[in-house]
Order: sequence, then C-alpha cells, then structure tokens
Amino acid sequence: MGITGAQALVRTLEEEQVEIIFGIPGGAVLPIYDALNETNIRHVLVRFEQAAVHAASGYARTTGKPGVCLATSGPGATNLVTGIAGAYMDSIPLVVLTGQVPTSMIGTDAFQEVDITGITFPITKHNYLVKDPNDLPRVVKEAFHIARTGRPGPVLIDIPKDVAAGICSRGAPERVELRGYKPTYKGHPNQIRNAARLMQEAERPVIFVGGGVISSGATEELRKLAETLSIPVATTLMGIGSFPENHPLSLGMLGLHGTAYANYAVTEADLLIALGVRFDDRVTGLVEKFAPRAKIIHLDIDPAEIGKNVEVNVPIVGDVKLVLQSILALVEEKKNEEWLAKINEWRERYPLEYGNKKETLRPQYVIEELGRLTDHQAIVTADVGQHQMWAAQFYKFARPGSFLTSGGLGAMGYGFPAAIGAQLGNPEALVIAVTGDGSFQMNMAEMATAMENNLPIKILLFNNSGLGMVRQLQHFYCERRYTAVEFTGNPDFVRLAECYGAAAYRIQSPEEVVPVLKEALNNDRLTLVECVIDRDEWVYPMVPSAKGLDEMIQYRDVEGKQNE
Ligand SMILES: Cc1ncc(C[n+]2csc(CCOP(=O)(O)OP(=O)(O)O)c2C)c(N)n1
Repeated sequence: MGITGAQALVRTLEEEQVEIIFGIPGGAVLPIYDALNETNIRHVLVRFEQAAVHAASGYARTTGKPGVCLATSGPGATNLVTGIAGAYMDSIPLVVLTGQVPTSMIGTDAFQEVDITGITFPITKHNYLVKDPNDLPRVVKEAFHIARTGRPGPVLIDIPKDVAAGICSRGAPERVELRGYKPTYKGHPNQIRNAARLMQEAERPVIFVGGGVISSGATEELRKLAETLSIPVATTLMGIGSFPENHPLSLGMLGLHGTAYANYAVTEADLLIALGVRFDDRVTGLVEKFAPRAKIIHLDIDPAEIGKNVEVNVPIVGDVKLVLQSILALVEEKKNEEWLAKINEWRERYPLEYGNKKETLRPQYVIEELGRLTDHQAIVTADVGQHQMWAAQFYKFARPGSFLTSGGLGAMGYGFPAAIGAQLGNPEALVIAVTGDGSFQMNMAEMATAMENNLPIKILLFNNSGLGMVRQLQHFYCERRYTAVEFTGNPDFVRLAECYGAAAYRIQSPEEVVPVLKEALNNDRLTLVECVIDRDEWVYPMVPSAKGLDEMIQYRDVEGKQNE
C-alpha cells in the first residue's frame, strides 16, 4: 500500500517546513490541489501565476527560507517564467512546482502542454521532470537542498498528472547526496591571507557589496571589516540594506544611478573589495573604465562569477560570512584618514540632490519623508523605473532584507506581489510597495489577493501618467522624441483601490505628504497612496551609456545650471 504521488509531495513539503504555497490550480494539478486538503500548509490563491512566483520571492527574501509556488501545466507554467528568471538573476531560493500532461501524452502537443523544463533550463539552478511517483519525495528534498545551498536559486519540479495521481511507496531519503554538487564554503587560505594583506596595506580601499552578503547573513562581519579597517562601503541595488545607510562609512549605491561620491570613490580606489557581487553592467558602466586604478579582490560562492565580467587579482571562492570571519582574524585596526577626508569632501560637494523646487510635489521628498516616518525600518519593495531608483537613493535603508526589487532582470510588476509574499512571511512588519503607474498596472489585480488575506500593505504609487524611466531615456538619448511612453487611459487609482475595498488617498502638493503618509501608515488595511508627480522629473546622477562611472550626469550639471 502506498499514498499518491501528490500526497507524498505534500508530506515532503511538510517535512521541509513549508508554510505557504502561492498558486493557481488547473486540470494538470488537480491531484496536487486535492492533496492540499490534507495539510496545514497555507495555499494563497493569487490572480496571476506571475504574482505567485514574485510573492514566493518576496517571502524568500524576507524570511531566508525558500519560497514555494505552484501552477498548472502549459499557460500556468509559462506565466511563471518571468519570476523564475528574476529569481535566478537575483539568486533567490525558490521551489517551483508545475503540473504537466500525463507522461503518455508528453510530446504530443496535448492540451496545455509545454516543455517547461526545456523553457526554464537556462533560468533555473536545476530542474526536474518527474516520471515515477516513487521519485517525488527524493526530488522534492533535493530541490530544497539545491535551492538554498551554495549560491541560492530557483529549482523547478515538473510533475505529470499521472505521476501525481500514481502510487508512491517510497519515502524521502535521510540525507541528500548529489554527486558533483559540493559548494565551496571556506575559501582558499592563501587567497584569504593575500586578501587580508592587501586590505591592510591599501591606501584608498572601497568595499563593494552585493546581494550575496545578505543571503550569506554576513552583514555583521561586513560592518566589522569596514569599521576595523576604516573602509567605505558601496552597495549594488541588491546589496542595499547590507550596510546601514546612515553609517558614516556608507557610500550608498554605486553605478548607473548611484551616488556621485560612491562612483568617484570607486574610480579613485587602489583596492576594490567585491563581496557577493556579479559586476553587473548597471554597476560597472564601461568595464574598461571601471575601478581603473584598483586591484580587485572578488569573493563569491559561485566560481563561475569570478573573472566573468572583470579581471580579478585575488579570487576567493567561498561563503562571504565564513571567509570574512577568517579575514577578520588576520587584520588589525587601521585609520585611512586622508582617504576618508577625500570621500567626505565628495560627499559634501556632490550630495544626492533634487534642487529647491519645493512648491511642487517631488518624489524624492516623499521617499525621504517615508524613510523618516518609518524610522527606516519598513520592508520596502519597489517595481522598476524612476520610482525604484528614488526609493533606492532616498529611503536610507538600515536593515538587510528590507529592500526588495527585481535587480538583475528588472521586471516591472514585481513589487506589489513581492510585498504580498513579504507581508505573509512577516505578519508584524510594515510592508510598503513603492510603484509607478506603469508597473502597478502589470499586477494590480493582486489587490484582491491582498484583501482576501487581510494584508495591510501600503502601496505608494507615483503617477507620472506614463513610463517615466523610458521617457527619461528618450529625453537624454533620443533628443526628446517621446514614443509610446504616455498613458492617456489610466484609471482613477484611488477609486480603483476603493473598488477592491482598500483605503486610498491622493497627494498633489508637498504639504499633504506628511499628514497623508501618517494616516496611511497608521491604517491597518490595504492602503493606496497615489502621488501625482511631474512627468519631467528625472533620476540623477545618471551614467551615460558606454561611459565610466565618474562621467555621470548630475543634477547640478543640468537642472542646477538652469536654475542658477
Ligand atoms: C516587464 C517589463 N517591461 C518593460 C520594461 C521596460 N521598462 C523599464 S522602466 C519602464 C517604465 C516604468 O514605468 P513606471 O512603472 O510607471 O515607473 P516610472 O519610471 O514612471 O517611475 C519600462 C517600460 C521592464 N523593465 N519590464
């Protein structure tokens, strides 16, 4: 006697301590949904499968546990693809379950059949097509192991309907043993010694941090290293939160829309200590001009990252936390007074600025106030566009895992579903989704999911009546020939939110910002705050394409000049 494959699947999910599954049912997953009747695992019914995978990502990023989502075969599975690709690029642990047509029909172009393991092969850390129900418990266990160990990432399990309905008489193995999969955690002692020596000797060092520091839980070691050796810290978009942005050594974000002082510091640095980063082109600008005077130490758990985009002097493959602990044991306190004075000079001369046009509603000001009113402690998700960059620049994040955005893929529509996952994983936290009118419209139907689950998420919607970031690109690169970036058919977002049962406010002037935000933040319901902003608001600084970081365009060069 055995249980069904679907029952075995659910039992193994219980063993893996899964609390929540995000999904939408369909014919191919009927046996799995039927088995969900027998468990306490919560199923959150979303309105679009893409939201299920983004929500699973938001859950994973704020709890440290793999997020789980479930979709039917064919269109259900393809709707997950964007979220899987995003999780792959951002190294987020997910276990993605998809239904498949019965094994006998695979390859016949059956109703709702797609080759989802083929489609997701390049965007998953690993994937499985399960052909025998007896394999399910082992496969599920392996999937969780692969998703969360080494460099985290999404793992997909495709389950044909007859496999889910068939009999499984085998349990999960005690231990996962995968030949050829042995992530390196410790780092090579010689390279660690080399790195420590270079750090001790450097005169103009900069630490440059990515999401790997957050996923390895190395924020405390990072702070110790920075403070011991007096080294300033710049982060990528994914690294935001790994180092408190109010710390005197924080340089904020680096790169395309990074702070001027971070970009200058990296350009002048004699040593760049890159921790859990992948040297994305949004960060480096023109690679040939990136950190031209610096030796580079690159520490990452994934050997494939090292030397991929930039040449490295000291490569270290290992877990950031463990390797930093070894390095900390080797270094002694040091003050880089001259270098820090130079950086402070840049910081004072070239701050993040947006001018004095205080009579109109400025998005940067709204984000600054949001940071202040929430004591920089909320979990903030952002979609993709100008609003995302203003959130990254002006909120001043203090905690790891408090800024969630689609970093590598840059997928609009990520922010609100990710907030749903974050709120479900952190019921007590204040969760705020910062979004644009373009991005929000990609997944705004999820307001129904948030209402159904009593999630008191705050949606801060910047409405510039169009696709602001693309408009900005057309302004700077296409001589203001604006094409396909204006929305004339936007809904009344306040009334729309109210239709779903949410509370809603509209802000049109700066005086309204603080009182409305205070009311919204004290509300225990889903609440939307729409900020009506000028469409000619740009994100500064901005590194022009194919330029070095120090060749960025700053507010002062353009609008500051005009206003003089
Ligand atoms: C799914 C997807 N489609 C298209 C793009 C290209 N894109 C990048 S930013 C942007 C505009 C975003 O507009 P909105 O969400 O209103 O934000 P804003 O820039 O106005 O703040 C677009 C279309 C994208 N990043 N993702």
